Amino acid sequence: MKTAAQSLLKKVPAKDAKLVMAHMYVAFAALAIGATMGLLQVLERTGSFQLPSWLGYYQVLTVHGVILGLVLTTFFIIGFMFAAQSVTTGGYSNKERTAGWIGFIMMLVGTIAAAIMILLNEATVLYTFYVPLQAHAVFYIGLALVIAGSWFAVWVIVLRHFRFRKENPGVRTPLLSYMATVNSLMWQIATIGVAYSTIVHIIPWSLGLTETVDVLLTRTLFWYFGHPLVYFWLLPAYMMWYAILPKIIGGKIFSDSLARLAFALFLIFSIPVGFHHQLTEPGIDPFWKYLQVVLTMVVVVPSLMTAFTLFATFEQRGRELGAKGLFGWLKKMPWNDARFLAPFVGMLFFIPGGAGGIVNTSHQLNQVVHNTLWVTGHFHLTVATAVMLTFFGITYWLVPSLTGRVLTPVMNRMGILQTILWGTGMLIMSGAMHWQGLLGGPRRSAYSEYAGNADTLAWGPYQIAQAIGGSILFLGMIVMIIIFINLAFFAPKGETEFPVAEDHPNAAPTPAIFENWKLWIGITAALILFAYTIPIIDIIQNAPPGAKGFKLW
Ligand code: HAS
Repeated sequence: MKTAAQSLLKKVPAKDAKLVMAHMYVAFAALAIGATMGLLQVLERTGSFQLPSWLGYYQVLTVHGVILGLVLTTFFIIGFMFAAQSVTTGGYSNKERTAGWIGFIMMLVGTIAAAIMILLNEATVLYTFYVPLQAHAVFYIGLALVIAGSWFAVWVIVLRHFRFRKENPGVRTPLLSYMATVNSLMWQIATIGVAYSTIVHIIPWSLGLTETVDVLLTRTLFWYFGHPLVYFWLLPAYMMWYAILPKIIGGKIFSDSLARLAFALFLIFSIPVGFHHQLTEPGIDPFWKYLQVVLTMVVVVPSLMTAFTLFATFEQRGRELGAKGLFGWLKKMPWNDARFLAPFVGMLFFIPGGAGGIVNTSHQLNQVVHNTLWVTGHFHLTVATAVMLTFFGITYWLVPSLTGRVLTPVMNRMGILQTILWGTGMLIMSGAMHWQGLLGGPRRSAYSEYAGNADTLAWGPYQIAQAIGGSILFLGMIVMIIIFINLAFFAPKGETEFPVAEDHPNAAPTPAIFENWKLWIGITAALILFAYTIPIIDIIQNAPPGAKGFKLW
């Protein structure tokens, strides 16, 4: 029988839990496939390992990028946001949940369609699917289905948030629901670019209905989506750092207002910055590139606010436990708890990851690093470590709380081992990538392509280091999959709470302005129009003759 304390534990309602778990199964299957492809890549690049003749390097790279960058992330994030909102708002209605399932099925069908095309070597176009590389139309249709399916999910989240407001007038909305709503709105606004480009330009071209395609326009629309995409990955990790981690260390939320402000700033500034991925591209006036570089520097601010909040949260908790001095809290943290260690190591990695991002965006410095392995190193620190280790940390309590099981001490130790393997592997692999990038090592290149090149010898040691790091990461993936399977199917039955932190008693009330969505969406729209209207008109007007036949529909 449940004790009174157990029945008060915060849990996701059973029907919502099923929906969340469905997303998790796909996410972890994607992790297993994607990380195996990663291992093949680092091995191929040493020059001592050859891929079988039926498997191309760029095919492997496409699976790796699509399945980890687009599939794993989207499924995990939507599942996690559903769980976080469901637990804090009281769950979804039948209609909302059905819409969630429709979205899930669309995304799954789209993923399978795209995956089949990649496996058939009909869609070796990498995760950015830049034209004029052309894939089979089914690949693009699959991606379009994934995006359309995700719209169902994000609208469930937005509408659930508004239903909470309507049903609880005068009550502050739950922080996790607010954060999930910001991320959903950002996703909705950002994906319009890539959906339009795919459906209106690329699919007709891949079907042979149009002869040409506008390279610069489609790339620009991709990056209009591509940078908010990286924040779509980051914000769920921030949801955990702001609103869940304090509970895991026994503390309180440092400031609800500061957390909401950081998220509102992400909504406003995440989108009009895509040109920082196109700084070396001709056809875009330098003024607009400069403007978007400045806006990128602005979007660094909410991350600095997050770093400040995290230090404050740790210090506050440390002092409660008797810590002294600036870093005394380090001695008071629950280092032997995998639910804490994994996201904390993720944060540590985010410090050099974020600094690298600032280097990337610093216009002239971008000339040094663009299209080199440095960039690959950068995103393995950010998305593949800061974000992924946080997702792993979430898994340790989310999955057992959904499946009615518990994390045993043995699995907790496996989680600690996982974190150490992931951290060590990434340190070696990403460190070597950054270094080789500074020496000019190109990004996205197979050994077979530059074998014999004078640089091959100089790069050898770095490639070997990457292979060592990548192999350790592969072991880390295996350990993570074992933990996931255990928590989903085999761990002992029991009650696990979904940890949600509470406000600090001294926290000031949260200003109502954060719920003024017209204001935030209005500023977002104005900034996007300002940063993109003239350059896009320029791109269309000055398109090369073949692409001149541009029509809106
Ligand atoms: Fe980036 C390229 C600029 C953040 C992902 N980025 C990429 C690509 C990916 C990616 C995937 O401007 C490759 C795209 C492609 O395929 O071509 N990035 C930035 C900037 C930031 C940034 C300015 N990126 C991210 C995040 C990502 C991500 C986050 C994924 C999740 N990035 C660029 C640029 C390029 C780029 C250029 C294009 C390069 C090129 O030429 O192609 C910023 O948002 C970073 C701000 C972050 C911080 C760090 C805050 C630190 C915190 C942790 C605190 C730690 C604690 C623990 C409390 C300022 C919050 C302390 C404990 C102790 C004991 C000390």
